[in-house]
Amino acid sequence: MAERGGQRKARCFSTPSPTAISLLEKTYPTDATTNVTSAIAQKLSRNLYLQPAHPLGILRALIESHFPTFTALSGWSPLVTPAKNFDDLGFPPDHPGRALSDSYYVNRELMLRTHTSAHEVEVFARGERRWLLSADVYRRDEIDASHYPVFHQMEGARVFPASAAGVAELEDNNARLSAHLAQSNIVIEDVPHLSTTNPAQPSHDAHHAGLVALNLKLSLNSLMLALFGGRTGAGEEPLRVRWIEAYFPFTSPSYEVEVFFHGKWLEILGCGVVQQRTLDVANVPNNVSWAFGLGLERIAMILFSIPDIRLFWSEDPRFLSQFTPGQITTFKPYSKYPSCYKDVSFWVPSEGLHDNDVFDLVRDVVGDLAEDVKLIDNFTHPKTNRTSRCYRINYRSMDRSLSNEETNSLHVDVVSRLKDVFRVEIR
Ligand code: FA5
Ligand code: MG
Repeated sequence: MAERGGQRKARCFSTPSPTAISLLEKTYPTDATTNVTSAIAQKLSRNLYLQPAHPLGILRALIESHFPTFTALSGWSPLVTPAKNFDDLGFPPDHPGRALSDSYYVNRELMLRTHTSAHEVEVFARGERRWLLSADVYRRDEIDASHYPVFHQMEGARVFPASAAGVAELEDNNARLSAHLAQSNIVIEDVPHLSTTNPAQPSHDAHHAGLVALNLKLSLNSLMLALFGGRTGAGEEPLRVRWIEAYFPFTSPSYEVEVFFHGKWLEILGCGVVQQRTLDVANVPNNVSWAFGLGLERIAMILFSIPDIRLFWSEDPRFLSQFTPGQITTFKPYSKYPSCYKDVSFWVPSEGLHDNDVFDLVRDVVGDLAEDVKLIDNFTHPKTNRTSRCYRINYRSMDRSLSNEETNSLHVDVVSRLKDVFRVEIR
């Protein structure tokens, strides 16, 4: 998970019942940390990535077929302990991803996974040595065309014995992958496998760690070629892939991969050499592994030309009927309906209010009828020291025209919930 900063203060609101919350047909006790909204609760059973004719399902299957010797795992519950999501992976106690403002908590003991890495330990512990795991992940975030509080990731890993046999396997596989890539039209901007800022782990031999990092890079470059080769919108231009040094608490060295697409660099995935701690916790010592985590929406939006991340959740046949299992096709947008902007201004209560709390409340009240929500004004009165904020909500349906009465009534509901839940004073 990337570091996501911003305001730290977090609040909770509107659990479906004060003492219990129902998720995936089970009931859980709530506490002061509970912040899963009903809009989010409804997403848990959708499993978009498992539908064979949905762009996310098509992409998942395509990546799985690129790694035919890997075990493909899916259908794992999104409810995990904070230990699995964070502690087992070496996240420090004060990491911002843990904050109530950034992650969804069922209660103190249970949360919605924020990344598929939450399952690394379990999968390694099963003895899987080549695996892919796809799942829905949840993060509290802003509202716009490329951010949605639920998205999908695929985690992949390959384990090698920490022995001469492991080195031979790496050398052999690296030679084969290099030969394949040498024949293709791909330009790779690389970084050194290891550096002082992106080092091998103390328990790793640097030569061995370098071979694992190279295998990771070759495996992912070949995936990028399979997915994007010939589809970058640049005609006969070669595919451009850029490797960047990165930091994750659970890998070292670590990298991010970007692809140049329609004139822009786009971050596709994070990856690295798995921290030995993870393999030790999973009880598979004497092995080394690489792992990656990629965002399925990011890639699907490019490959299928899907302009708005909300479309993935559409149940409109005009969307769903356009896709065929096993095929990447270009989405033909149906007409865009008019948008309607409405502002709400209020005095922030003295205990503060996080942007993400406002965004989640809007989602909870109006669902996907809010295309985006922006903070357009924020000032603190010099005398009273009170803070006033103005948010602009863009109401637009992807499927139909909203009437004036309907938008007005949605907005009235948002304003009244803001007052009830956060005790804001409307201006
Ligand atoms: C992670 O989630 C790490 N678990 C990845 C990883 C796995 C690193 C294994 C090392 C080893 P990050 O937060 O950067 O990292 O997300 C990974 C990818 O998920 C991103 O590159 C992007 O493609 C996608 N992603 C992240 N945030 C969003 C978002 N808000 N909307 C859509 N896709 C996103
Ligand atoms: Mg990232």
